[in-house]
Amino acid sequence: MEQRIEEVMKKYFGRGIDQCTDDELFQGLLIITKADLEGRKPIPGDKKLYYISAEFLIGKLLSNNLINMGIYDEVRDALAHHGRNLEVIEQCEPEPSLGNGGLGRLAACFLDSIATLDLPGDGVGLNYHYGLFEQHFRDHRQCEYKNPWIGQHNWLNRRDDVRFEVPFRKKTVVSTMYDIDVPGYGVEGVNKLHLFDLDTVDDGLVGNESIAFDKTNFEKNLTLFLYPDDSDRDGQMLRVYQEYFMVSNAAQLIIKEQKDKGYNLHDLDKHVAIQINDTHPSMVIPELIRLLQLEGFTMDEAIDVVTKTCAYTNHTILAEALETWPMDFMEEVVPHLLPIIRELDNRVREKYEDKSVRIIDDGNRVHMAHMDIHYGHSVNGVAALHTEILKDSELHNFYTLYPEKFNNKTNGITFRRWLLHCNPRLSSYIEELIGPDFKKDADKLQDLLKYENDPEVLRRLGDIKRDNKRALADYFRKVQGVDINPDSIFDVQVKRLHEYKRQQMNCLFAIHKYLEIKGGKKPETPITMIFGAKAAPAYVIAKDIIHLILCLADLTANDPDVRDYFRVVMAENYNVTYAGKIIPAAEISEQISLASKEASGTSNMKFMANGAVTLGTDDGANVEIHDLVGDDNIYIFGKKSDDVIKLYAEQGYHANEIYEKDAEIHKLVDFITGPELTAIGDRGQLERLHHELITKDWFMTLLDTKEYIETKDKVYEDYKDQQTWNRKALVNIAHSGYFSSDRTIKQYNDEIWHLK
Ligand code: 26Q
Repeated sequence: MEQRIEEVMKKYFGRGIDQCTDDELFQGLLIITKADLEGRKPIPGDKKLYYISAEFLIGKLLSNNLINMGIYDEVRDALAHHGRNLEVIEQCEPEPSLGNGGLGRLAACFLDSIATLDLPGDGVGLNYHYGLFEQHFRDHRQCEYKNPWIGQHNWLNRRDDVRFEVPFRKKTVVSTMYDIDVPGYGVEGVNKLHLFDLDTVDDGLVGNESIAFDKTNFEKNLTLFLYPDDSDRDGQMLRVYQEYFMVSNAAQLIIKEQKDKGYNLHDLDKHVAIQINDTHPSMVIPELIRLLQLEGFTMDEAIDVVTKTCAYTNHTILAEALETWPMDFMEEVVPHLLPIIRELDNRVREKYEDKSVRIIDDGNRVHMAHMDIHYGHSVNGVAALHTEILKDSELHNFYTLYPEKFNNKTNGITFRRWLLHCNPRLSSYIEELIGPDFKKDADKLQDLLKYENDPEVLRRLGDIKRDNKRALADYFRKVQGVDINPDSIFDVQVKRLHEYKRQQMNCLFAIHKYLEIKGGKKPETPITMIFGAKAAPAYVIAKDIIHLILCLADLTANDPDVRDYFRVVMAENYNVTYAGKIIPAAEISEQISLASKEASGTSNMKFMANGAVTLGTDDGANVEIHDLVGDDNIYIFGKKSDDVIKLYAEQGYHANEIYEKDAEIHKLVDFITGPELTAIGDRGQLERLHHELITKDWFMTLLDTKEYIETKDKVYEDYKDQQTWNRKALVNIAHSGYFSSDRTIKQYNDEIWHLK
């Protein structure tokens, strides 16, 4: 390996390993890895999965590819021989941020697991040139910049042999396909991630200072950004363009590959499984029906085979995320789909009286999820509780029509990235204790339980956590110039900024702690509250919450009475790479969504695998974590999902009543607009947030605040007994194997796809 790297460096850069820059070494390793992957055959099989998704939050790929190809140690040692550090080199890779958060990262973990299980399955999506924005903090606010990730050397392979004509009303365009190879862990073949693009897209449409651009010319802007701000009509229209472009390419690729393999399209469901990741790819249903009709199918035949091929995953019950598109939008973009969608809707109307299950509603809007449920053979939620809520309330009327279609697939994460790669200290220690089998089979982590009462093991776990905390503290200093105390408790909430995730409740706790310390009650162990979150550029309240967090960070950093005991910090531009540094260092995993609103959560699983203890509500996959680790190894608080659902139904929640009746909460909320914070931040923004919290508070922050504060104080108290705490960490790690995405994918395959 050493010789090979040396040769490539000389050939491309004219210098050997010793003389090349880290960036050049990255490029060289990319060239080597890509060449090896290109020589690999596709994972074989009679039936192939197409996982269609608007997001694939793959993150940096170099190290994960090396791990999966089984050459990570070899490459690391070869470089070390020349005094070079792979961990430093991998930082030179630009980060592809082709996703917002959970849903996109899930798709990336799934690709890893599909390949690792040696199943033939490709991802299909879009090649966003700038992906999700890059976040900077200025004046205690989020600013958005473009994130160009496609440099001269990158993971994409342009496929000039595969181009499709995609018809829009205004014009038919011709697509270009780019492939990224997806190797499995210890598997010979590769799958592909196909990312479609348009050669006419003009990167120059976006300036350097903001992410604004002309939204009207789809040929020039189609794949510039992931979810351009859709707060206006042009933005929404662009989303419809993106979605149709994605699915038309997917459908054409599927048909082409079936023909190439000599299969009869009437047997589509025998050779193809399509997973529709949320409703963003739902138009693949009418598009496939349209294309099959062009192949000579009758409508009945096309509908029948498409229904047997397609399956739909639901990721949310939030009303604003359930896509519905006005018919006139679709008329303007893809008029040729309208007759098909009308026909699909007519068939529903003929069969069922119930208005609520129609595809086209009285307001002439198309309900994408409804189309998926009627014309797909499987509907799954992403955690047990979430699936029950779908069946009992959100999609109850569909459940009564098609009980056999509904099933649960609790989410998972790939342990290659979220344990082996991001936490080498912990993985090597686990290997020392229980051998290497857990790397291929995460269930084996349960063998750790035999060390539950071994003080030496518990001490070592604590030492590893401390080392990871030091590494994170160094990183914070290096990238943000922020000092954090590695001997403080690391209490972490990292996830997209959304009111339902209730970062604002965590802020109220921070205010409580601040005031307590100001009042003379100093914590025995210092505390660092770490946040990381991006807010959608048009989501006003989310941005106000970031403003509040950054003001609290400023306040706690600069108050001499407080700063040695308690600090709030916020990671700038939280992304997959940052997650890989923060999660191994975390001790408390904040999972505090309003019960019923977080479909699953996946960071909760990553934290657990890295030995953090969950402080959470009875929501999403927290429920399953609780079942696995038991009461002693998790902290659950707050109202249950049934209560919350009832409160919504009865309109029984009134934030102002709690605010008026509870003096303590009143004081915490008022602090937001008090002199300390308005001296630092923007009064208008803080007042808007204050007003929102006491008048609307749609996600019921104040409902659980009191219990949250009590529970969290108890967590800090328990932390003092380090041996007991480390035992909780061990039990969490030992039970985390259930949340391997290998398990999830095995269930998808056994119960939905039937690939092998
Ligand atoms: C919809 C319409 C218009 C514009 C944007 C959207 C949109 C974009 C992204 C709607 C939803 C998303 C992303 C949703 C998401 O990430 N959901 C998360 O999925 C995870 C994986 O299943 C779960 O673990 C999380 O609980 C869920 O919030």
